[in-house]
Amino acid sequence: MDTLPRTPTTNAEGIGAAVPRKEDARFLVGRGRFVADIVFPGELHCALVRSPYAHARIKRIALKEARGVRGVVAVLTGADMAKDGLGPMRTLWPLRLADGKSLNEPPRWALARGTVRHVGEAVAAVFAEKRNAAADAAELVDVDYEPLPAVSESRAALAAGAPALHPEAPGNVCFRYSRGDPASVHTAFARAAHVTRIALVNHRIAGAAIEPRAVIGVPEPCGSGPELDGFTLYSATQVPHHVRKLVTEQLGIPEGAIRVVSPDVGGGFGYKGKHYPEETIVAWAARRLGRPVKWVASRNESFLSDTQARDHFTEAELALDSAGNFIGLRVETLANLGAYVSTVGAAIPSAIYSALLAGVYRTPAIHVAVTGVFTNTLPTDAYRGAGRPEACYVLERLADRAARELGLDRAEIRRRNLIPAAAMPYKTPIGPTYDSGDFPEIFGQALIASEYVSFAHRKRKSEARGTLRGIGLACYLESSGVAPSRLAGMMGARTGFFESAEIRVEPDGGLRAYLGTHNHGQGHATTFAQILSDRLGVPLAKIEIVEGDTAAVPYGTGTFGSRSIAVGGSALDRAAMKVIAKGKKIAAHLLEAGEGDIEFRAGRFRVAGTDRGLAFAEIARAAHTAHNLPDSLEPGLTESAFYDPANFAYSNGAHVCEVEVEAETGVVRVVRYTAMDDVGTVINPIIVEGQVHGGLAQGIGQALLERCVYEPGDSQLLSASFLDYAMPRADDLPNFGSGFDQRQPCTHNPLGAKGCGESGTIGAPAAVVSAVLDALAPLGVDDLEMPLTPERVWRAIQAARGHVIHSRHS
Ligand code: MCN
Repeated sequence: MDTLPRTPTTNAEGIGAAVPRKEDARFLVGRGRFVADIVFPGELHCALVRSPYAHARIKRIALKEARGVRGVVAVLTGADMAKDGLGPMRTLWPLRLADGKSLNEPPRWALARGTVRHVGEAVAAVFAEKRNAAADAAELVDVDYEPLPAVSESRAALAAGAPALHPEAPGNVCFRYSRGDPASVHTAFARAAHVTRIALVNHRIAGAAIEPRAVIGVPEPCGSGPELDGFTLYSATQVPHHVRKLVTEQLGIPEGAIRVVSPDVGGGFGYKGKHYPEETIVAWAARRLGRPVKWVASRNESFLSDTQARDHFTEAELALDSAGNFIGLRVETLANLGAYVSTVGAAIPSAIYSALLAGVYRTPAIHVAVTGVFTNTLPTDAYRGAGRPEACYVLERLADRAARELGLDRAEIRRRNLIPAAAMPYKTPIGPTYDSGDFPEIFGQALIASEYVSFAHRKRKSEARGTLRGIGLACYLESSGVAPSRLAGMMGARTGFFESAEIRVEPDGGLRAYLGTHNHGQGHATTFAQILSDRLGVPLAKIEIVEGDTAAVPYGTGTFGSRSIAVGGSALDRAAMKVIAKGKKIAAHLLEAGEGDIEFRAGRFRVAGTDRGLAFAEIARAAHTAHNLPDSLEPGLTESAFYDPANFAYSNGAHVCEVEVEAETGVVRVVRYTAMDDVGTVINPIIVEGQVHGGLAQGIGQALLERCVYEPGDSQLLSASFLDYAMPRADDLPNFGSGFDQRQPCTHNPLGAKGCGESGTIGAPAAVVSAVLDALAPLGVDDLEMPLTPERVWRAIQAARGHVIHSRHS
């Protein structure tokens, strides 16, 4: 399927232009520079000793043998960290609960002190001249553990008599969060003509980027403060400034005393947007040992130490009137946080998830209660979508089930309940106000593009071949561009959500722009350059974008929540306006005209109504020679801007998925997939399509294949390699049909852009499950839990046919 018509741009490289990505040539010839590629003379290699137990008391750690290995320089433990006075790792978003208090945050130490609470928790660190020597010595660290009972599932962790993880969190409860008006929900249910109920598991998944995490600490002076023993920390992170803040907090040194550099990063997917124990360990050791220290995760170690995601158990009920209108929604979710509160791990299933439970629907009364639960599993935190796929899944599964129960077409029940464009700006009963969007229009486009009306014909053809066929629908809403900082403060975040950009105009009119966002695959080098090319008329070849260095950019919040375009892009736009404003002053002076008479268009400052003008490069040169500037102006042409968005940018869309299911094997094949998205103004259609397609692959991966599995008895992670954790491959995916509609730009940012980085991941799980359940409906299967592996689907079919299957696995 072709994409929808693209908005023409006046600048062949500007906003809306389908230019190929600038950065790809460098990567294709192997000239990327990832953390593991960076080598410092005299560097030490760090290997970590990780707990094989999910819950155990550390009785003794014997280090002698490990210290005796040739090339080993030091073996350190949590006791050494305690002696050096290091603080605990702290969450960046401790929430603000109804009683005004924050969540229960038990201490989490970068190296365990006394007790381990998940498999893979770091217990000791070995530093050696060679990587192999460090790994060998780590094997020789002898830890005497006293195993304790463990629990991996949230319902089990809340049950009476469950193993207790932390004295600071009675009952294993981290927080109880609620939102919405229970009284109006109660009234809605009391007058409902029909109530649809559902219980869902949104299972746990892993990030699994191509590049495993890696950190290097280099003791070297940095900054100009009194802290001359500062250092540089290279980390494969999406959030250099957050890492700087959190690491310096633990070390008890000034925030500016360290520089954090995040060079090329081979995929982040949200889980690299966290602060990890290894960053603290490496930073501390590099200072303590006075040498560069490097840690690079193996794949197995990634599975054992990266944050995981989702892991919700939800019970929800939807009240409907006799016409099929949604009149009330009640949602209760248990969110499995793992063993500790990760950087934003508590905010994702509470503040972020709950805010989207109106979705694209006009439900007037909503109440949600979320309990954050500690278990003996890896901490959970953001992964592409982060709270929004979970919300979408609840709403779309409810919509499908309500349609079936009421005998309505699944498209029809959605049509009746979608918020109309005329209602914008639309204040939801759960908090957010949507500024723009035409949800019925996008949904209609998706139905047309997917040939929804002729599905029955395709179904008959599949059936003639002996194959089941189903079609699934999902409408989604995404709160991209997390904002504004004031709201984040009210919701208990220890950070703001603004962004900064600085533009340095070179004397020849070339540009270097410095942003606090981070690029780990999303094409910022191209799209941010397109914004500048559009605004300042400078060719892309003369524009360089710099991100990922706390010493270079004015300040930064980093990249997550599809915020880079809506927030970073807007900061860049503002800085460009300041460049133009100063350029106009210089041009007016040189052209002997009034400043108000100067206009700037297509890279030229002109006296309005005349052909007298100066090119952008000529103004840049004049600013840098300073031979003839107005007395009131400083030389140079460098401008910066901080941008704090007024609201989230509400991307939205509709997905339609078609599957074929083999009843005899349970194999599901996604045969058609249509995604229609409103991401506001599109900066680069090629990049947006790529983002949507990548997100779809991840969403379909969750729906069909991926799952972190813990052994129920002892909380061992059974899926700690790609042999056991199934990632989607090209032949698991169809040729996607994707399109976007730019007629509803974001109303409160200067670009009109809404984020697109997560949209595919948000709608896909719901659309795929909807399609498979549709295919299996004639067999009497009306519920399935993700991932829809052949075994699960086959078992469901057997059960529906009345066949009894005996096995402990599912
Ligand atoms: N864009 C555009 N027009 C729009 C919206 C976005 O041209 N209307 C462009 C942007 O300029 C940017 C890209 O699309 O080049 C994504 O922009 P945005 O939606 O702002 O998302 P971010 O850049 O903030 O990226 C983060 C988002 C998230 S949260 C995850 S997780 C994610 C993702 O995007 N991880 C990714 N996409 C990824 N893509 C790759 N290759 N690797 C990851 O780790």
